[in-house]
Amino acid sequence: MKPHRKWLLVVLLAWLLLVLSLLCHFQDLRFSSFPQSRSAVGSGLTRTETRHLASVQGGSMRPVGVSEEDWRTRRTDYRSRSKEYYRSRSLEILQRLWSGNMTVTMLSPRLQKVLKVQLSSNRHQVMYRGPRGAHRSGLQLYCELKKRTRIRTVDGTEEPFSNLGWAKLVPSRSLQDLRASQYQSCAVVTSAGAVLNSSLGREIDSHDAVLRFNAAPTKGFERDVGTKTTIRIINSQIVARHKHQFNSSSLYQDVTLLVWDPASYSSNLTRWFQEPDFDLFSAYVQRRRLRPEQPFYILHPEFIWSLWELIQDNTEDQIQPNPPSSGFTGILLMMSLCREVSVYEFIPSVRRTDLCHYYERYHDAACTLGAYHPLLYEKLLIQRINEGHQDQLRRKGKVTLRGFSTVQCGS
Ligand code: NCC
Repeated sequence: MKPHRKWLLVVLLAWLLLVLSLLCHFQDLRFSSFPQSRSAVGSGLTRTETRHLASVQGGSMRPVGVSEEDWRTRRTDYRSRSKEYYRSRSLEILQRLWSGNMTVTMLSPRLQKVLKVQLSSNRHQVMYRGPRGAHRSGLQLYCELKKRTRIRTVDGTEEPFSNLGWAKLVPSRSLQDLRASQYQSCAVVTSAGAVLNSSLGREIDSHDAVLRFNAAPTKGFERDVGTKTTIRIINSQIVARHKHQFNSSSLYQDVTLLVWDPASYSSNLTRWFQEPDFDLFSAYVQRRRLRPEQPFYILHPEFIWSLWELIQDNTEDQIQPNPPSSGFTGILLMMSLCREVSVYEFIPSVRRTDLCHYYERYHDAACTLGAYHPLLYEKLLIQRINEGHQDQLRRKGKVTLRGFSTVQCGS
């Protein structure tokens, strides 16, 4: 072979090898860029296993000896039976929530497992030795809640805040002073997906004050949630995570704001200040300086944990050792500030859905029944003091509660 032909052959071969390796590389990239679904991430399956599972679920694995038609009938039958099972299970859960008869064993195995993990990890070092499961009647429970709900915010009188001059930073009018305004009627609007298509907007707006949570919007949902917002309770994720745009979003302006963050049960304020769950303190200082006229408070960890103790004292089961949800905190706050409180979709109506929020396309039963927060127990407690009609609960998801100022208890 002539030398220049030999060289041509070598170059051709090298080029072929290069093309082949490039092809392999892109093929690999194509597979590794498959989005991994939440369930796959949670299940700990490898990507190949997930893909294999998808093909099996897709129906390509017809057992040997079963005709195509038979296989199709069996699958349709199975699907409709599981849909039916889900529907009847869902209805049973609803009825038990409405009658206050729901237990943890009714939760899905996944939620039961999460609860166990929360109990054993005890992230906030809860050391509770108080009573559990007191069987109080409606009025006794009202009196207990009234006696023990002491609204408390960070007021700059304790370390490390006193040293940092926070007494001058916090609003001069305390949140407790708001009680003097005593709203006649108040609405607490939870963010549950079940609020969608409720047409409750006008009814909600007819209250003197309306409480909403976190990033729950009214714009675009006026027919279902109304337009009025008086107070907004936010958790520390809202002020700390960039995606919520705390500084620029109109959701957090022209309203009274209350922020909370899960401190440890012992409520060591210095440790909390140094290591909050999400940094709420810098955003708080910044906002107070920028808008001193806006009433903005940080809920005191002792207040948060005292609410947790109220739930635990009145529940037989051991509840998740984590702070109550913003929803529960908001209900107790409004019972302190108002003569009557209407709560919407805390205990779900017939519209119950796994859609987490009315404003987001994300499905998870944990949003309604609890994983981190002791939501199930919060709901069972509120059910016990509901003074509204069953029909209102079922159709509207509406609970009616007395404000503490109207509760008469013996000395
Ligand atoms: O979901 P969240 O709450 O903002 O809802 C506000 C309150 O409404 C009640 N709720 C909500 C959904 C639902 N299906 N049923 C309900 O009863 C609850 O009482 C709830 O408190 C919170 O409590 O602060 C929470 O915040 C979210 C999240 O941080 C914020 O929405 C900001 O994105 C938490 N989710 C996560 O951290 C992923 C949620 O656990 C509790």
